[in-house]
Order: sequence, then structure tokens, then C-alpha cells
Amino acid sequence: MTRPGRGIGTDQVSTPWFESAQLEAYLAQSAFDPETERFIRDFARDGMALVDLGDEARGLCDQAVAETDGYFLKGASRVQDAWYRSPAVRRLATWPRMSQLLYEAYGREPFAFQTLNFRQGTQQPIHSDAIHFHSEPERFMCGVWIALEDVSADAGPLVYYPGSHRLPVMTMRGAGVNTDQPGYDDYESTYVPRYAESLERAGLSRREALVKKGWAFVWAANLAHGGAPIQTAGTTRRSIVAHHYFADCLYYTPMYSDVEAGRLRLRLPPDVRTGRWRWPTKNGRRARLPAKLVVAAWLRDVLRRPTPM
Ligand SMILES: O=C(O)CCC(=O)C(=O)O
Repeated sequence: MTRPGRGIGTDQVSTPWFESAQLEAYLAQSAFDPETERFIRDFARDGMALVDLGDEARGLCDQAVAETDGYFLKGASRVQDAWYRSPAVRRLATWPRMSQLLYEAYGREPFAFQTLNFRQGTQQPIHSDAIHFHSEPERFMCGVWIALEDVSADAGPLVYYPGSHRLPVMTMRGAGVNTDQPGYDDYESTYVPRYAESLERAGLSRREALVKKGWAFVWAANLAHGGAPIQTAGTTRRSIVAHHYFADCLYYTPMYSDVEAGRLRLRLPPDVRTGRWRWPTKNGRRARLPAKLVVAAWLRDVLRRPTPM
């Protein structure tokens, strides 16, 4: 069977299987168990899939809440990288069955590189994660969002647009930001409204995800998603997002990059499971990184400190 192309200088697939033109042949040859095949087909069609992580994971949800509630009591609305100190967050973020499903759907080894814990709905504007975290080759990134409690409709559930992952990836310049050093203000003032317009033009429908405790909602890099408004003040919507990359890519932050000019704000991501760095590669070779990026990653590893925000 032909594979969906390979990167230069590497034996790795250059398009995730679920987004490749050879998907049907891949599924026919692989003879996956029904859950895996359903996962890949849902992902291909909608850019998202739901997975029950099981009773053991549900037990860990309570532990994850107990291990992170302190940050929220002190006023944080989100905590980045609680996995450094919370064994339950780390285990949920690296759940083996989820890693297996992602491996089969993408054709490369996945790794979680950061976690975010939330206590309430985020009310985030609709976006594609491909503006926050992207890769070369493109689209080797996904979000695994885990409900730590049942999500109710008034608690600002996740919002998403099935099928939007197939739209072209919008860069900062593509959104109309004309600078070689874009920043967060450009994201808010230009990317967010332009992105909303592009969804409107595509005529895709909006859905809300009322995810049950211990289930994961997995989104592809380019799926449009965000947080619905909270309808009842004070309602909780405890959740973890584990953002994943895949092996042997170049990793970067498009919001701070001039992608069209090839000026990328590179990343040196940690692997949440092993605690070690995943050095980015380009065309099969280790990429050169700015020294200050390496020093920052080294400091991050020494401190192993979650960031409440
Ligand atoms: O939890 C949410 O409301 C959205 C999270 C999100 O958009 C993200 O982590 O990329």
C-alpha cells in the first residue's frame, strides 16, 4: 500500500493518516479493533472524537481535582503544567489507550507536551490550535480534553465546529496581520474576528460538547473550538487539556511567527510521560535552536513548577 508521502530525509509519514487520501486503504489493511476504527473515522469526518477512558481514569479525575484545587482557591483561573506536581494529572495526560489511538490515527508517536487545568468554563474565543501550536510537517498536533466532572449546559461547555479541521490553516498574515513580529494583541484584534468570519463563510454548524466525567474529547490541530458563555455564575466545569505533538517534527508557535517568511518561533517541548525534551527535527535532522530557548527549557526542567494564571 502507498503511504501518504514521507518527509524529506525521514521514514515518517508526512500527513496524518486520518487526513490522508489513502485513509481507506490504510484502514482496510490495518484491520483495527472496532473502537480504534471508529475513533479514526470520527476524527477524519469531524476533526474530533469522544473516548471513554474507563473507570480507573474516572477515579483519577477525583485525585486530579484534589491535587489541583489549591491553585484555584488562591484565585487562578487556569494552571499550566500541573503535571509537574500532580501524579494524577500526569497519568491522565499520558493515558496509554489514548496514546495508542493517536498513534494509529496519525502514524507517528504522540507525546503530551503541556497540560492546562481549568475549574470553570474558559469562555475562550473560537480558534484553531494551529495558531497556538503547530508543526512541520503541518497538522501533527492535537488536543486531548478530559472532563474531570460531568459538564452541564449552563457551565460554559466546549464549543466546536465539526468538519472545520479541513479548512486551510489560518496564519497571522493570512488573517491580515502585516508585521513580521506578531503578538497576542494581533491575535485578539485581528485573528479572532477574521477566523470567526471564515467559519461563517464556510457555513459550518456550531455544537456544544456535554462531556461526561472520565471521557476525553480529542480535537485535531485545525478544529475550530472554544468555550461557550457560562450561563449560571459559579458553576464549575473542571477539566484538563493535554496538548500533544508527534515525534520528529519541527515545533513552533504560529501566533508569534511570520510563517510565510519562514521566521518561526520554535519550541523545545518536554514529553510529559518521560519528563525529557523532544528535540525538534527538520527533514530528518536535529534543528538548530536559539541558545535562549534551550536555557529556558533547562530552567523549566530544574524548577518543575506549574504556572497558575
Ligand atoms: O476548555 C476550553 O474551553 C477550551 C480549551 C482550549 O481551547 C484549548 O486548550 O485549546
